[in-house]
Amino acid sequence: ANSEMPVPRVGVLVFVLKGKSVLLGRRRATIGDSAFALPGGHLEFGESFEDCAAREVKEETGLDIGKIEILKVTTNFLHEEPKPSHYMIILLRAILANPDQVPQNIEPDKFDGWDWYEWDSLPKPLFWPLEKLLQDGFNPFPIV
Ligand code: 8DG
Ligand code: MG
Ligand code: MG
Repeated sequence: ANSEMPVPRVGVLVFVLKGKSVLLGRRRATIGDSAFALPGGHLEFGESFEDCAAREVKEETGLDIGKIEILKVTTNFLHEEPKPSHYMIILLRAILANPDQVPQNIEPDKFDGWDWYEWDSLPKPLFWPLEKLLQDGFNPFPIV
């Protein structure tokens, strides 16, 4: 295949759940700048989705997660990027391995910081792919 050709990439995004809250950070990026988004990133060669989820959450927030479960697979097209991108997005959920652990802003060039937000009063604006997902009725919490 021609190496100049754009290819779909795999994005792994994690709903880290704590009680009724989820972990969100304000993006610093060309697209979705200052919108609230999930921790996550690109799948690396040789990784399972769960390995990638744990690695990205650790790299971005310092948090250790457990009970990692795949919830949904979706496609995101980000046409507004300088280079349009096509993501196969894997959405997972997880909980803190140690409930006392506090998120740290390890990549301050990418995020303003991390905090817990109650599901019923999420901050605005959400990064639009996340906003759309929630408008479609997606809920990462286990059914009780
Ligand atoms: P890496 O270079 O560290 O591997 O990856 P990253 O820099 O951490 O990747 P990312 O941008 O955080 O995530 C990959 C893509 O996933 C991102 O460019 C766009 C897409 N994406 C969504 N929704 C969300 C979201 O809520 N949060 C994040 N972080 N990315 C999202 O479609
Ligand atoms: Mg990331
Ligand atoms: Mg990353």
